[in-house]
Amino acid sequence: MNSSIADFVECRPHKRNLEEISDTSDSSKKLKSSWRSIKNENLDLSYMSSFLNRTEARDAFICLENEVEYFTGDLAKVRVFGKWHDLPRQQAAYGDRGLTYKFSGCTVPAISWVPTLLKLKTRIEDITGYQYNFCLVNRYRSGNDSMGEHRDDEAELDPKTPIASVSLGEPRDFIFRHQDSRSKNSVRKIAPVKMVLENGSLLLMNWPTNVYWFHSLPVRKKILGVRINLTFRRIIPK
Ligand SMILES: O=C(O)CCC(=O)C(=O)O
Repeated sequence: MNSSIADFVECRPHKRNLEEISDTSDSSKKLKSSWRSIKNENLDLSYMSSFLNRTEARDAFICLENEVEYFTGDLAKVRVFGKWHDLPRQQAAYGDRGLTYKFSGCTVPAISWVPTLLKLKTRIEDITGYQYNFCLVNRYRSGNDSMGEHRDDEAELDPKTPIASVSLGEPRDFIFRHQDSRSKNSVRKIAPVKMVLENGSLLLMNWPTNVYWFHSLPVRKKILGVRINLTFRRIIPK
C-alpha cells in the first residue's frame, strides 16, 4: 500500500494526555486541541476529526476495499427476536491469532490482520497508549445500511480499554442514548448525544460510556456513498 499510512510522525499520547499535560507550550496546546472531549452523565468520548488527513484516509479506504473479506452466508445474517435477517451492512472481524468474536449466537474466529488494519492499529496505539488485539469492520454500502442501537459491553471486552472507532468515506450521523431515557415513556429525560463521524476521524468511547449509553448509526436515505468503520477493541485473552 501507499506509504503515507505508515509514515505517521505526529504521535499524540492519549492515555497520558488531556488532564495530565499542564505546560502551555505550543506543542501542548496543539495536542490538547486535537482531541474534542464530549461528556455527559457517564458518557465520556474523545473525538479527533483529522486522525488521518484526506490523502491518508483515501489511501486507507482504497486499501481496505482490496484487503478486507466480508462475511458471507450465515455469518452475514443477524437474529432478531428469534428470526434471521440479512445484516443491514457488510461485516468482517480481524485480530490476533486464536481470538474469537461472539456474533449473534455464533463464535467466529478472527482473521489474521491485513496490512492496512495493522498500520492503523499501530498508529492508534501510539496515539492513545492502549493496546488492541481485535477489529470489527463494518461497511455501509449507502445510507440505507445501518447499525441498530446497542452497547458494546460484552464480558470478553476489556472495559477500561476504550473502543477506538475509525471512520472512512461518507460521513454519517452517530447517536448515543442513555439507558434510562430510550423510550417516550422513560421517567428520565436525558437528551441523546448526536455527532457526525467524519472521514478520517477517530472516536474513543471511554469507560463507562458503554455501561450506560447505547449507540446507533441510523439509516440516512439521501446518502449514496460508502462508509467503512473500524472498531478496534481489546478482548481479554482466555
Ligand atoms: O459504524 C459505526 O460507526 C458504528 C460501529 C459500532 O457501533 C460498533 O462496531 O459497535
